[in-house]
Amino acid sequence: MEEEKVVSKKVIAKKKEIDPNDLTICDATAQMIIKARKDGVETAFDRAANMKACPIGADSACCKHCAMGPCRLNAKDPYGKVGVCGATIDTIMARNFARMVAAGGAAHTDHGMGMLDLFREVLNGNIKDYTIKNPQKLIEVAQSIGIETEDREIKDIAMDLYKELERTYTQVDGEIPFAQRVPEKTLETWRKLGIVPRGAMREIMELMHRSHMGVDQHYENITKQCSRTALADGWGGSMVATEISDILFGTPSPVAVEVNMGVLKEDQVNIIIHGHEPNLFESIVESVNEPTLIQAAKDAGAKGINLVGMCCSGLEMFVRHGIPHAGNFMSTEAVLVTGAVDAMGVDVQCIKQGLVKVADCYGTKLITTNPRCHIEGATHIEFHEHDPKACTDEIVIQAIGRFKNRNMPIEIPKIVNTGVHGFSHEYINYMLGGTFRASYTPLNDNIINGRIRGVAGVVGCTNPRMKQDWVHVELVKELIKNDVLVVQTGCSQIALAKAGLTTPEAAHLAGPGLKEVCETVGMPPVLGCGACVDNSRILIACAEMVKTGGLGDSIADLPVAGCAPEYMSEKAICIGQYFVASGVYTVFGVTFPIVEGTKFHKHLFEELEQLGCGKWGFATDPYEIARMMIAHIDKKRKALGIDKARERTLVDMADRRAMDAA
Ligand code: SF4
Ligand code: MSK
Repeated sequence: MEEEKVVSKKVIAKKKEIDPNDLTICDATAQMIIKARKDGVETAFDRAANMKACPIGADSACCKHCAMGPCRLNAKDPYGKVGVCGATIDTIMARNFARMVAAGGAAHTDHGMGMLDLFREVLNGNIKDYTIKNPQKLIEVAQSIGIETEDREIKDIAMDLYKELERTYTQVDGEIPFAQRVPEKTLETWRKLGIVPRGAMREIMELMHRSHMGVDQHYENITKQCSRTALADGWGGSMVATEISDILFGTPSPVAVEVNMGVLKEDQVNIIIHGHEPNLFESIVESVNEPTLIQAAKDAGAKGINLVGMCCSGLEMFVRHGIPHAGNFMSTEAVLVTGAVDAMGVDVQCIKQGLVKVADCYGTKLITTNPRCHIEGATHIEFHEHDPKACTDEIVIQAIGRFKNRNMPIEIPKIVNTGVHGFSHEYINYMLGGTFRASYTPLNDNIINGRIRGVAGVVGCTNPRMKQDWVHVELVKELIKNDVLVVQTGCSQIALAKAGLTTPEAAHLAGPGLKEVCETVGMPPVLGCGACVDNSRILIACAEMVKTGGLGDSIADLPVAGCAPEYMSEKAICIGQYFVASGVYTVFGVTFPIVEGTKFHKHLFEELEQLGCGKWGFATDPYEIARMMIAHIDKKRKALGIDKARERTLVDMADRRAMDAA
């Protein structure tokens, strides 16, 4: 009887509902959270509110690496207890961190290896739906790793490039090919520390081995392999993914794109592609332009087919095709609540399982396409590169079918923003230097003379444990106000686009020096560079800044900093570690899987910098994060002896005009 009472109490217990305005600054998402609640549909925002994060897990103070455990240590007294095997808090946290790096690195490198498989099959003539769209980029990439290109056929260069890049994944010894792109002094540091990556498969395998029960039990040694594995992602797997995507599908250059849920059209068949790999999206672009499918949509009563991107798939495509973007990671369930999405095709990474239920409630076809990612309850239509349109045509057909049978009211938030995105490192080079003298010299000069204080990478996810988009936007506003040029990848840039900060007009929000540079060049103060796999573009930009000269000899000397203020994924942890190992101060928000005051904490947050790398930082308040990043940039300016230059040039446009007139 007593038990019955408890059960019924549980059933009627009202779920906690937080005011949508406290969950997001995205008005469209807030509107859809309200609608979802009215419709009785649950989203990750509500699930997060009703599921308190486990405090021991959040501190990474537990281990379940063997059946003698799981063992829980006490974060308040971290050295008061050890695991059953005797593992200390430092070993446990370092091993947990290592597994996150391994999983994150595996995601990116598997994506990159898939792109390389596609490249090989295109070269062998086995895949005919894709070709080399950018031979110039192919030549540049080949030259960057010492492949002879003079008087050679493109196909021969491409074959050599394939063979070289395959080493990025499979090589058992030696240095990965793109190590040749790393500034000499940075590479020297890596060699001294023994962290130059061999092949990604080897590094990930070794990291998994070392973090097994009873193997590596020294947090410093585990961290070393974390760095080596992460570098195999940043300068390896991810970089190959980016470069091959550019070669096959074109290098992005700036384009004005529409962002937000208002890009959905009530009178058209709406199809969303969400995930990460560009090949699915490239193929569906063909499918939605197929005359027979357009006719089928019209026969079903639609005015046409409206293709829209989300998350990183969307980022890959809006910079290559100008395709509109409906929102970032935390808007993927909310967008289905509009009722206007006829089909959502997904491939890999960041696909919430919760999408199935939401899609089901609104009759949306949720279609998985990748053999690596099936979801219980979703329709699976496998994508084969040898016949890509068989899959993407079918997605369109399913979407048309759902359009015909739409049977509930549709509510599309009428919000559309515009952003200018697609700043590949090649374009930054061209934009600043011009056609005849493309170079990073103007960027370095403007940093040296202080107009630009430094460069910050603000990247990564959104997370329901934070108010969606808010930390990204406030942090970036604070940085540009202080003359810090911001470069972006991943979902972060959609937050900034929705806030209107990725247009050249946003220069008025920048400090006087940055504003002057933006107005002269006609660029936004916030440069969107691509998807989360494209953080490699930021690494290349850093390497170019070092090679151009005047800002030190290694990446660790540069007045730069990075941040993922609303991160959620293991990929983000791996990205953070490769930036740190490359020499960049990297601040994360939300939560950090570590106990403060431990040796492992000191190692990541202080000692790595003394070894010639960067270091980690953590804060959740955007203004505090900005303060930390700017303080670091100023520290590096001082070390370079360019802090005085900045003091001299801190004048606004009015002062400057007055000086000119005098
Ligand atoms: Fe516990 Fe050690 Fe097993 Fe981890 S490896 S679960 S700390 S006994
Ligand atoms: S999709 S990893 S939520 S950036 Fe690349 Fe966005 Fe983060 Fe996924």
